[in-house]
Amino acid sequence: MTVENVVDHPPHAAWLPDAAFTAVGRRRVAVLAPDVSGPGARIPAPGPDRSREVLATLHHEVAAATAAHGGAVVGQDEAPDLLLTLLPGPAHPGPPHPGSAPTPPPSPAPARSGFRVVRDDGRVTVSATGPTALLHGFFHVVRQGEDAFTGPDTDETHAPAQALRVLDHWDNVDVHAVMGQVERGYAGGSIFYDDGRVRDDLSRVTAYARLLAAVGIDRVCINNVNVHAREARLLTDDLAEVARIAAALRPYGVRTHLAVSFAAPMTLGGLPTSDPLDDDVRAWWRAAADRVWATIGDFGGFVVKADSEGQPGPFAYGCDHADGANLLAAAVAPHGGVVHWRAFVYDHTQDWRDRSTDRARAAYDHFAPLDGRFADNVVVQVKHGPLDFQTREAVSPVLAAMPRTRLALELQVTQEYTGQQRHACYLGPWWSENLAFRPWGDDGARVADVVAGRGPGPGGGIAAVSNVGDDRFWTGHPLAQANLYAFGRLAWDPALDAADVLDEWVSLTFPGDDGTVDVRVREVLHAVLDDSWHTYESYTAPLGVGFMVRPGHHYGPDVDGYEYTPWGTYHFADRDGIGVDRTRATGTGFTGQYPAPWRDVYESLETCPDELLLFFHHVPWTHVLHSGVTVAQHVYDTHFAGVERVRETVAAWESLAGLVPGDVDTRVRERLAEQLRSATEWRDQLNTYVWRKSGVADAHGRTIY
Ligand code: GCV
Repeated sequence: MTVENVVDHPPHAAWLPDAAFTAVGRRRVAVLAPDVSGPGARIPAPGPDRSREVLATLHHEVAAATAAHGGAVVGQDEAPDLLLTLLPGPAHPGPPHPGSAPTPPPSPAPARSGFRVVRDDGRVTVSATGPTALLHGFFHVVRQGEDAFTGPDTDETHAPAQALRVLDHWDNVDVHAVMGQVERGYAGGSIFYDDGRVRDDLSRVTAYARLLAAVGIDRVCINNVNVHAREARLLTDDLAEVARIAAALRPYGVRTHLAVSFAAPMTLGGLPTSDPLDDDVRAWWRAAADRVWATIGDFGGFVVKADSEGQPGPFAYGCDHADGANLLAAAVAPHGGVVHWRAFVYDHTQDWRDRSTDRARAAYDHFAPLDGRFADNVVVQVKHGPLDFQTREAVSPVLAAMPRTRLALELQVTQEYTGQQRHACYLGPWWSENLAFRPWGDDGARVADVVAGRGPGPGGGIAAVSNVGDDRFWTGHPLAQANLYAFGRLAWDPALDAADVLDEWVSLTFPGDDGTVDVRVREVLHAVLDDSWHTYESYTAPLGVGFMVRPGHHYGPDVDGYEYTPWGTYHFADRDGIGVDRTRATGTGFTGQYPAPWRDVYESLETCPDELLLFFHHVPWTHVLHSGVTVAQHVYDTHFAGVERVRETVAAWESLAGLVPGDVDTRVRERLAEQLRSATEWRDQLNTYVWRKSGVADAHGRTIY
């Protein structure tokens, strides 16, 4: 029997098993927080009871951990080992531990969403000015385990680099005829909805919020950006149900956002138009937003996919995306709400014969001219690459083109194009590469700085499509949990090393009986995951050319699957060569959307990095890469090597028999078997395609069909 979606079993503990709380739980812990609802309340509640609920959660977490591991909840004056304290305003050192040395002078105050950790002779004080930040501080100590208490004296502040850290769910309320309950979901059904309605039992949602709080994520958009008729009603008729979801997320400080349809004034409001400049339309959105915030006081905002892949938008009224976004921004502004407006706008009905239209150009062409026109509470949400979450593509030039706009980076945790949670593919290194990219060259800001507001513009944070479903392991492939974990950690601190983040995840997720991870387990998980994104890249579409997946579901190889379709994702292979000419000299001119130095680096065959060669250039099969081999030979070599690496991965994992929980082992083995089958198929189809098209033989005479 396989362990597929076993919804009637408790979900896997992921990175919060009981053992993760050993260090905190065996200590004396005090929580010092005023009653926020009482007359002497020192801090205002940010929404209906939000502070109180999050503090109650903190008390509960501390009580549960200490009860499980032999520690105790004590008063602040009972010499606690760990004191968690809520401060009234900007951070100050907080009450000293009785008997402790004089407290050092305060370090710079953390932002309201950050926390401060002082370790003094083995005693730790975590302080914050908001309950959610304090909860994040508590989980920081949990994550550090014994090290939190045994390290040298310290005084650190931790604040998230990105103020807005959002997970987007592409969950449908109804089971969609083609996309199912969760669009691009590979982990079973939705944790929010079941076949047409919000689930009665939302305990999984609270457990999810707990996992998110442990990595610092505090906002979730609960429905698909492709807003179908049923899902549109979440904004109006089903608001009470949305409020139930918000209530399930709130105890862990996670705020709710909704994806809304631009056509809602017509489809829900009965108006004759959704024209953003129409007074009745504006009034309709204002009233809709008022109702939402009246029902859910700490609601976060709206996410909008407009004029994209068939979704309605402002173009129908001769308006642009700034007009559209500002319409909604005005409606949510009185409530402090934010509008995430997606830049994923392109022509999905293009003619494959027309080589001048380049989908990669589209987001920049639509959005860059609008810089400076978006309201302050609009965040333009930009996919990391100009195409669509490919295993390898260039960084979107939009991220460097709108200094007067709040820009957010959008990543995809759900593995639509990276193995659909059947292949082990740790995406931390790929995201790190994108976050660390410097659009203006070595001395300029990184993408992480741009979205954090530490580059030329105001910054809009980071968002990602979640990979979670009602699957027992949350993510289908148990090892795909590492991607969700890494997203949270990198959103908080993009400078973290992806391998270190993986190590944290391993330490928390795979503790042995004594609370520590078996050395062999740690080693093998690194061997399986550290380089798994490169491995996946090596046996799929080569040199940044992208796609080559089965149209529709996007799983497995189909080299020409998209070649003669309207979707704008072509590789242009013929007997002579392959790749997309995006140069200014002879191609679509896309390279010109980058500032220097990249506009020139990518333009030239001499300097274009190998891994993006076919993204930017059309070259002969016999073109010699910087690596010294031809394009054709590169395909053969990487595809043979990639499958071998998957074989090694399978063997490495199998060597863990008995060292990891049986249910995890069973599921991972199933997935690895499929990965090996699929990688072999990719190898043989890609190699055969290149051989048949090019006639270039493999220098090593290996089997090609
Ligand atoms: C939600 C890709 C996916 C779609 C997705 C779209 C988007 O095209 O295949 O399923 O739609 O991206 O990001 O809006």
